[in-house]
Amino acid sequence: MQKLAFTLAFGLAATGMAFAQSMTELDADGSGALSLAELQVAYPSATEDTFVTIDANADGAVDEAELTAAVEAGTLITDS
Ligand SMILES: [Ca+2]
Repeated sequence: MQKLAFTLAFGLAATGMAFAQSMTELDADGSGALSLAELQVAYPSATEDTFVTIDANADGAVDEAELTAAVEAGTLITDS
């Protein structure tokens, strides 16, 4: 049981690290949020409809909180 808890905690930590890196890498113009084009680099299947759904505050950009929520909700799926 203890081993399972450790494995889960380690897995979550690793996912978080990879995610933080990808947000910075995807933000090509350094705006701190992602445009649809930037989002499609990581999620090629994302459409304008997907983008509007993810952009919870409708400011035309997907920030880190919105991206995290979309990934957790399963809205964004990597093709690879
Ligand atoms: Ca937004």
